[in-house]
Amino acid sequence: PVAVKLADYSPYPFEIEQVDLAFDLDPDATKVSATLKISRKPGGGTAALVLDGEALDLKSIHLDGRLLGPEDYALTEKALTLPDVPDAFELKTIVEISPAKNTALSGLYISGGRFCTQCESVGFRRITFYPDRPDVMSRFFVTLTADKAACPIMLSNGTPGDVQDAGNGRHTITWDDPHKKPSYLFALCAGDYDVYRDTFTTMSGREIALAVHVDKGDAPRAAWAMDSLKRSMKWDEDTYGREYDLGVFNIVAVRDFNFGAMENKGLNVFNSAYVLADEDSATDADFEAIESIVGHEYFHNWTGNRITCRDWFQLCLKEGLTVFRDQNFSADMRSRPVQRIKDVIRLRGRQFAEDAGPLAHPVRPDTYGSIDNLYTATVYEKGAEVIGMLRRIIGPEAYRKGMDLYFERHDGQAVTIEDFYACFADVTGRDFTQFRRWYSQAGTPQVTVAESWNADAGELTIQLSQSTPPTPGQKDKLPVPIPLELALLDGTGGTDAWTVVLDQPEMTLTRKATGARPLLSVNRDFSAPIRVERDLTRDQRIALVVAETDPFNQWDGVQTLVTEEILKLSEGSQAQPDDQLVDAVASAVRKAAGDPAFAALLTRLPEVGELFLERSPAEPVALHSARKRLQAALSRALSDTITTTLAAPSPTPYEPSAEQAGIRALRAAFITLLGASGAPDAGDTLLALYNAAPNMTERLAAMRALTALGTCQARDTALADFEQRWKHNAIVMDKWFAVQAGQGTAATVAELAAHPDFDLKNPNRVRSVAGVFASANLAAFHAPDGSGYKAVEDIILKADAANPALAARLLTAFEQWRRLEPKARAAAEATLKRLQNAKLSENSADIVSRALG
Ligand code: HT7
Ligand code: ZN
Repeated sequence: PVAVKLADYSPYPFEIEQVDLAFDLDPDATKVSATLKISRKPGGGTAALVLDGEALDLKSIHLDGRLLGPEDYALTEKALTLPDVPDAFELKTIVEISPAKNTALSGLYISGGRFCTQCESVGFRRITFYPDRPDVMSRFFVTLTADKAACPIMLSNGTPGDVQDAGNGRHTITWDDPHKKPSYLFALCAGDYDVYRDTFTTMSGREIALAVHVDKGDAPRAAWAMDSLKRSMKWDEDTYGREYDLGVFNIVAVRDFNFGAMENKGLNVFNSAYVLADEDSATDADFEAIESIVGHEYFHNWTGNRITCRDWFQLCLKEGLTVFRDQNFSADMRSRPVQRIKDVIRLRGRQFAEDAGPLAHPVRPDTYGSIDNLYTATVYEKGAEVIGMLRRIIGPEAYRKGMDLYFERHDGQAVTIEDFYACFADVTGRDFTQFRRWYSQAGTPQVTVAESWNADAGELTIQLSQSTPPTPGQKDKLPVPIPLELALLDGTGGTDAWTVVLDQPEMTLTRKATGARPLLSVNRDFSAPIRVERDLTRDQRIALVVAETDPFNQWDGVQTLVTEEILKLSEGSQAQPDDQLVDAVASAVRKAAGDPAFAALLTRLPEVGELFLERSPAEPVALHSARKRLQAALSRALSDTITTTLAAPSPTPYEPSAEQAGIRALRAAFITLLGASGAPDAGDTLLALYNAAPNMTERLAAMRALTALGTCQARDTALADFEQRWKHNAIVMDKWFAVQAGQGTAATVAELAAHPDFDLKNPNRVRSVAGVFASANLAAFHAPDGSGYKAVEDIILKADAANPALAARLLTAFEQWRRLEPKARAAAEATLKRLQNAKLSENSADIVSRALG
């Protein structure tokens, strides 16, 4: 694809004052009439009118009522150009599109027999001719006409008018969205749904009609999404002073969706996996994900919709900020330290890996090849961390003032990161020029910490230095301002905490301490998205974990210890874990029993993907085996605790509360460890746990642990039972596919792909097989004989023809190939080269060419 550059931005020369869209909905041939009121911007010169449009069958164009002929315009595969237009005019186009044939799931398509749209980033141009860019904001009126029986419900953005008869068994409705919006926030959904309804009264006393639209029979499973929505609305009022701004808010659950959800104005469209949950079918992780994604999309109403992005380079302006908001919402709903740990696990697992490979890019890239590939962990997760650092540096009050100013100053506009930071500069008087390097510089900064103790002066000297490794296209890096939360710990709970901003390449600090030499705690609460390098012995690290008073660092200290141990074990295939280390971890787990969610996280061992980043060349098979040995040792060390915990009943009656979820998280973690113990009766014990599990969290943990045992009767029994019970529920069956792909081999993937319920057109199903295998089963994916790559390549090639965005995302699994041991590396390179020569979509070709670098 041709690279698009931030530096080439120029404003659109026309204003689109109003858009009237009329859809005559039909799965095979939908007629779309678009009437645009257009005026040339003052100083807009004599520019031609260029409208984006792709895969549209143009029927007619009228300008101020005059039918245009081919001599009046130029039509290409990507655009409609009218070279000569007046300063103010009305343009009416009529096109025909085929939703049933749309397998890319961008634009108007059919899922589960119902109409739905996905327009971010560039789907609107697959619906009608339009300047499909976020800085063109307009007022939309949308008329939908459809078959009464097939589409009793017809939804779009804004507020509905009355439904009217349209003859021939059809009916019609007009939606009016009073808020100007860019085309990517347009949506329509039409079909036969069950609806879960409720209301919310805003802080100014307005009653909002809320509705969640789901497949027939699924309404009871929408209760948690609705509850999450109401809590999100209240949280945004309490935390940011933001009130909802329409009389209705609709959510629609869709089976086939490329992403988690979409924040269309007043009409959020969701992947059904992030709407539907109940006690029987959902895990606590599912409930948690629904809460977070419902919150995320709702929070976009202000950060993204009322104020949007000038261009797609500014994506982090809405996404990083909104992830930061949803993370804080979840932290307020649940446990803040546990939420922080989970956020960091996600960041390290996905973003640190991205930053360390050929796909590394800044939070605000300055060039891109394919726009769908811009929706990355760096833009989302690192983008959120940067907002978190801003808040830490200026403090919560100044942060809130800056946000208030941002909402006041830019409401109704499409803006840039510079506009956002100007608000914070204005409220604090600070200069954010250096801080904005976080947006322009890729790579994870590394901070090295050294310390020396002067006993006579009772003073600790701390030397800090920072460096950021080179990344593609960015060899030399400048220092970034790193807010570091530090503390001196006296070992008895005494904590002297403070924050420094490391904004130089090097910095030396001194801190007085009373009494004996204190222990130094660094980057508490993960105050910055960095890697910390400290030359400490294992005993010093254990002492630090014991003395630590910051929950994040307690957990992280254990992670560092177990990481080092696994890396050491991976050097010899028979090496056994150190007893002292295993006891230290086991005792930390036991000590945390009062906070089971936290204790569960302490049992977690880093995934092979994280361990990978610590080694070059990396040997996934050896790392996986070492990880298993440590897990087995930890299981044995905790065996009494595991037995006692699992002998106690699971909480009843079931509630998706954070408190109960914490208890179940520890039970599930212990089920996992039990499976890793190597005990000869593990299969029978796990099958009994599987059969007796009173909820999906524990049932799934038992099935996963059984699957990890490899081929055995108990595993087969559980898998067959699960399939039998859930074969009619696609969301639950995704778990069945994922559990096997996450533990099996390339042959398992081929088998799953041949299963009658494997559906290449359903992104959730494809991800649950190929995505899980390639991202969570690295020993098998990176098998030295290349079998893992071949299994995924076969799926990618087929998926790419139908859905390029889906295939491109799967391809990112190859991003670490250069790090691999020679055999896997050669097999990965050969696969990428084969893919490069295959006729891939632009999205996929973009990833392959960047991966090969
Ligand atoms: N803003 C939404 C992005 C999105 C998307 C992007 C590309 C292709 C399909 C998509 N569906 C949704 C999701 C969000 O961050 O809220
Ligand atoms: Zn978002």
